[in-house]
Amino acid sequence: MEHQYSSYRGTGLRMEQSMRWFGPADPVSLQDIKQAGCTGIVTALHHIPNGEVWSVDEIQKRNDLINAAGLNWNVVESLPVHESIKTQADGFMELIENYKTSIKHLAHCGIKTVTYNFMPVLDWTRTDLDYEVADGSRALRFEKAAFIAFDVFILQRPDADHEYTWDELNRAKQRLAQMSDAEKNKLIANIIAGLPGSEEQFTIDNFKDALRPYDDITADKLRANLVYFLEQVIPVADEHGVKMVIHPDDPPYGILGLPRVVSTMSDLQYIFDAVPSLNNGLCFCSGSFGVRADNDLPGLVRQFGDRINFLHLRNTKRNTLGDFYEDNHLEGDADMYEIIKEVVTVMQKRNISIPARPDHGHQMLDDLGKKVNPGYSAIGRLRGIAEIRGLELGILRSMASR
Ligand code: DNO
Repeated sequence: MEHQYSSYRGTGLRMEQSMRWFGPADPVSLQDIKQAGCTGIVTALHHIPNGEVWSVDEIQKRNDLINAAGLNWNVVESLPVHESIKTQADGFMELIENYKTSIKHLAHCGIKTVTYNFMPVLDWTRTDLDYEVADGSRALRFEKAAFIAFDVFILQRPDADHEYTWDELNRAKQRLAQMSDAEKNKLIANIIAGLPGSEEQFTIDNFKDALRPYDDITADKLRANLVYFLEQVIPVADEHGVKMVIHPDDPPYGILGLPRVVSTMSDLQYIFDAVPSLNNGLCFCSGSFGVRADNDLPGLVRQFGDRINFLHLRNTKRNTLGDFYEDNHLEGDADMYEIIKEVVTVMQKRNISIPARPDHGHQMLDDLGKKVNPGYSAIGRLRGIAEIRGLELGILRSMASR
C-alpha cells in the first residue's frame, strides 16, 4: 500500500471542505475542485425541471461521476421548491409528494443533506456581476439605485414608487438617465435572467406573470405556507435520516413587493419552533445574513448551532445607501474570525464536521478572460477557501494550546 504523507498539523474537527459544482458543463472541473483541497461536492440535477421527481437513476448517474473523480456528493444544492408550493396554488399537494419522493431517492443513494430556499420568484439577486474592486478583480454587487430604477421605471410595477423614499426615487431616476440601452438590458438580465443555480429565467413579460400569484400573499401567508411545507416534508426527512437546510433570503428583505421570511434570527426562530425536528435545519450563509447590520452573525451560529448542517462562507461590504458588494472572504462587514470560532465550537460540541463551501469569489487572474458562472469562478473561490482554511487551522491550534 502506498505510504500516505500528511503534513497537516491540525487538531480537532475541521469543516468538510466542499465546493459547488454545476455538473458536467461547469467550466470548473471536478479535478480543479480536488486541487482546491476539497473532498465534498455540492451539486444539483439542474437539468430536471423544477417540480419533477429526481429519479434514483439520475441521482445515481451523477453520484457515480463524482465518485469516479474520488470525490463525495455530500450536499444537494438545491432541491428547488416549486412556486406553486410557495403560493399553495392548484396542484401543490402533488408537487409536495414529488418533493418527498426526491428526498427518499436521495437518501436511498446516500445523499443526506439537502439545501432549499423559500424565496418567492427570484433566488439570489444582484444588479452588477462585474463590479471592479480596487485590486482589479471583479465582484458581484447590489446597487440600490439601479435596482429601484429597474423596479419603478423599467418593470413599472404598479405602486412600486410608494415603497421607496423621495431620495431613493430621485437617485434611481438619475441612475436610469445615465444608462445606455445596452446597460439597461444588462441590468434586466442580471436581475431576472437567472444567476447560477437559480432554477428560473425570465423576460420582462413573463416576469410580470410570475409576480401576479403573489398579489395576495403577505409575509404571514408565505410563512404559513413554509410551515405547511415543512410539516409535510420534515417527517419524511426524519424517517430517512435527511438533514434539510434552508438557505436564507439574499438579500435578506422583501424585494419587488414580494415577501421574504427567512432573513433574521426571529424568522428562523419561528420556523424552528413551528417544526422542531433537528432535521429542520439551516444553511448558514454569512454573506446573505451579513447584508443586514442588525443580524448578529456569530450570535446566529451560537443560537442555531444544533441545526446548522451546511455553511456558505462569504463576506459583504455595505454602505448607508443600501448597496453592497461581495468583498474578499476575510474582509468586509462580517467578522469571519468570530464566525469560524463559533463554528469550530459547534462542531466540537456536536462532534461532527460540517460541510462548508466558499460562497462565491472574485473573478481574478486568468479567470478574468474566461467565461465563468458569475460568483463561481475557480481562482476566486480557491482564494476564499484557502484563507478560511488557514483561519480555521489557526483557531484550532490556538484553542488546543490553551
Ligand atoms: C447563490 C446561492 C443560492 C442558493 C439557493 C439555495 O449563490 O447561495 O442560489 O443556492 O438559494 O436554495
